[in-house]
Amino acid sequence: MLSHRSAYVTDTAPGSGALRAARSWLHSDAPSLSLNGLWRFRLSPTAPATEEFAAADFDDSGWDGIPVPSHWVLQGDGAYGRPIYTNVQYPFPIDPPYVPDENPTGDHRRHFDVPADWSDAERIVLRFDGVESVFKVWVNGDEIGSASGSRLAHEFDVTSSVRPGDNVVAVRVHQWSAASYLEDQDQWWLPGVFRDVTLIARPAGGIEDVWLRTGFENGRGRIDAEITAGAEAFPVTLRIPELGVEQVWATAADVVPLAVGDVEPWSAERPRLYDVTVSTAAESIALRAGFRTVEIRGDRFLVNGRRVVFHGMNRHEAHPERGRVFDEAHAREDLARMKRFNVNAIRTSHYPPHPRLLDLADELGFWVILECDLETHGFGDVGWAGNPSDDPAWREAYLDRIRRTVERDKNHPSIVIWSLGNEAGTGANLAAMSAWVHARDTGRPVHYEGDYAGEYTDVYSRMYASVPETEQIGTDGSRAPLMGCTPAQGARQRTKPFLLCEYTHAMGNGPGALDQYEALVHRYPRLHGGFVWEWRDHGILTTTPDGTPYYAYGGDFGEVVHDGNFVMDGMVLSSDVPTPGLHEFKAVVQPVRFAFDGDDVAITNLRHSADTSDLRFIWRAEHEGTLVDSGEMEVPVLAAGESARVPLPRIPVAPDAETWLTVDAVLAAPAAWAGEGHVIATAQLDRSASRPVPEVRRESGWRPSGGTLTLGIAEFVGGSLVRLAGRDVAGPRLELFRAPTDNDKGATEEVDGSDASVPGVSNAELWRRDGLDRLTTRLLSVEQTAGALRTISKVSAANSALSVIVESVWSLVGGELELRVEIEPSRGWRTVWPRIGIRFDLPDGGAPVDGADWFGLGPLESYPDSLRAARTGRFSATIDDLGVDYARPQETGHRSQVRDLTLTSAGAEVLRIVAFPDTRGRRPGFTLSRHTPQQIARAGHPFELPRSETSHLIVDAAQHGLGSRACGPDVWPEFALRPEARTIRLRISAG
Ligand code: IPT
Repeated sequence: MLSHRSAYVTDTAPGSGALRAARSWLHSDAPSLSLNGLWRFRLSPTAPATEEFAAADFDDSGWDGIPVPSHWVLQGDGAYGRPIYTNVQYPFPIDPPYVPDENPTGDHRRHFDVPADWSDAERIVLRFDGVESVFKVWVNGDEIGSASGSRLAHEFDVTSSVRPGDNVVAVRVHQWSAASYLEDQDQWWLPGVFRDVTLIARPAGGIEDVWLRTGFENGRGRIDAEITAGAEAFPVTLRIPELGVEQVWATAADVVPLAVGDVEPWSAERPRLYDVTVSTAAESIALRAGFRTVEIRGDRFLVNGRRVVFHGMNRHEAHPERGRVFDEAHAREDLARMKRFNVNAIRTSHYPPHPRLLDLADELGFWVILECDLETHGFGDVGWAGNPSDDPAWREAYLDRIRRTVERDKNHPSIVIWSLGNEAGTGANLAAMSAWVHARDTGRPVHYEGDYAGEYTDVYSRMYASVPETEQIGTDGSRAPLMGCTPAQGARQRTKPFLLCEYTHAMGNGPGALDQYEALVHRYPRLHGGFVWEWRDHGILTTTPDGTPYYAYGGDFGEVVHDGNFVMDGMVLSSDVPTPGLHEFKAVVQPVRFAFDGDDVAITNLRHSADTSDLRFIWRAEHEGTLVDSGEMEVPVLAAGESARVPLPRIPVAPDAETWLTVDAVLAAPAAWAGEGHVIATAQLDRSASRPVPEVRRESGWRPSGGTLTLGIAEFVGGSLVRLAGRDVAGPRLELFRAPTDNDKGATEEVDGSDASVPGVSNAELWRRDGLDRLTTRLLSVEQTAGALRTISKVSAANSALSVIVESVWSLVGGELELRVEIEPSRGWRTVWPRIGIRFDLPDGGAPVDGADWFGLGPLESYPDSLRAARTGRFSATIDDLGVDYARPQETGHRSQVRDLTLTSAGAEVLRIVAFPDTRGRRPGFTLSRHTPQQIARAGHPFELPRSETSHLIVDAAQHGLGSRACGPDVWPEFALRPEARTIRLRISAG
């Protein structure tokens, strides 16, 4: 039974007591005291009935210590509970606004000294930048107030309770509260005082708040300054030393727009900032102003009059050890990484980040959609019944959240759109939030994806729309109904700028088809790009009982209700390693494009407003991956949107090797986020002289044989290969299986023209149903001639009448071993196949095959719908570096379009394989791994993979695409692998 004292836990009101109105998070020279550090801590499994711990003289000497900021579930090695991961589901009964009695409650206490000279402060304020999920505060035993809104700042007036010298603050934090219903974002539930706590002295005659609304028109800057201060604070002076601006307001009534003359504008590409101070006799505030004007004109979203294309990421606050506790150095490095990968925009999914993140975004340059801390997604599972978004009892909580969001961050030039929240259905409270923003900030539009009909938002936004659907949104002529819209509403939505607030779900190996979305943006100006879901995996670094470290996901902490590895869907692994998907993104969105045409190349600058004066254009020529020449191209400086034709360098063409020209656009000077020479865009041109593929020599005179013989370096017993160049080998055997990717396991089914997707059957399930992971072989025949061996096998799975006939012909051609494998499926296969390949097993035998050197596409893995980051060249990698450590092991490591491949052992060449294209010019790919697809498919985490004593080489005639079906569209038909006849042809020699 909750005592009346804890009524605030289930009160829908957002706060009580001496809670102050929201204001900007400012850099002021007024004195302040960080209360971060070690606090005393006690965890109770339920909300304690009494508040005795808050007394000034309470004896907490028996309590533990806990760092602030932190999440208690990530402290104390499990002594304070464990994290819980859910996506949509609420981890407590849906019974708003109530929560279970089992409500972990953390009591925190610390002493602090108030300096003697604070006695002239007019007011003393205690600020919490983030506490999950509801908390109550006492100072020296006085009850101060309570607040909720986990990722929002709360300030309390504690003037009458603090005294010079020693003071004690007590904070009670409950994991669950009414507010938890509004914070159902797809992430870990992580209670605690997880952002800074600061005591602030507010001087008499100080500045309560300042808002510099900046604009940029016709080359000139403008500031509309809103200064909130008492009459005694004036005169207030605004200075921009670099621009020679000094403006004095004698009284509050004098606040007027200020023309600042010629300035350089702020953009995500050239994030030009000007230092500004706003001062009174008592206080000086330092700001960094960026001049830019945000505007919607018809269906265009413009900054400084130019259309913006978002190449964005959804960014959560996630750190493998700290959770949502901000680490500025880590965040800065993460943002610099985004810049290096051509990311130009961030949606702060799904709450305001630590306030410093916006300073970094201003400084490094990103278009930011700043989202409010709001999501009620779990109500979707009960048909949105009781959804707070449309219930007047929650109106004030919604308004409080958006006020705290906008007020805190309103000064940032990087923020170009406000977002009301995510996945909270629709309703009057959202409309009220939007109305409040419209009244408060006329300089930025309002976004909320759930407003399908466009009733109260300014941009049209969707998530995971397929490529055809996105195209229809861009097209006026299309009568296709828009999701959730009547025809009239659809027509209205088509008058607005469109963006994909989430698309291409980056879970595990993927996403595919990034380039198809990008192509649309350049065809239909209404489409303004989008934000990949999502930037990073949220893995939590932990260890197995035997001490092996790993990144945990849902279920790893014994949660009752959880959503597994759906929290591992980032472009960057938990370990900070960019995935191949991120490299693909970088290549797809590169801001400089190349179109080769004869002996020229047309170079286009696709940036928003920056010219190319920061770039150099470097070229190199390679013969079969070996550098033969290089230089720099003369390219005129291109203004944004401009293009120029430039002659290509003359390069030596090899008669008997592939000749490739590569052009890179690189940074001419170091940037804040990358060094000189950093590549921002690349293109390649095949300049090879044509060379015929050697004809297949058709043997004749086949006669049945026992199949025990030696052909060059190959030894066979009973028709089976047993040794190559003296090494034991098993196989090759037909391999049709790949360890399902998260997208292969996705089961959503697109339903055209209807409201969403319905559950379907995943490819992974179909592959298992057909037994692709458990194929068996029956040898039909073994024949030989003087210099050749031929076997024919039938491959099929238990309880299936479907089969594949595999004909393998081994022969010696000019003394060299050639293998030709013809793969022919029976009729009746109905699903796509993951791959059509042959697998060689190479036991270690004292010298494990542990590396590869190849000429083909690289350096990273690639798949048919994710080829843009791959380039043709010569690459090498160790067996471990060939694969990616996805949080849940799955297909990885495929290298496409291989021409030759050398397997190595401790650097020594073991086998050399030349792969010929088939008669249609299609080249095979390869995968070299310590595990079979079947072994990988059985592991839930990397540490579950068995110890291996064999390396496995798979040569694939083809692989299925990746798609994005873990949450979104399946593989596009063009890249789906249908069962079909294929040929693989290899020449194999000793290393
Ligand atoms: C969408 C959510 O907005 C996002 O937070 C995340 O959960 C993502 O899905 C999946 O990882 S909502 C979904 C119903 C499309």
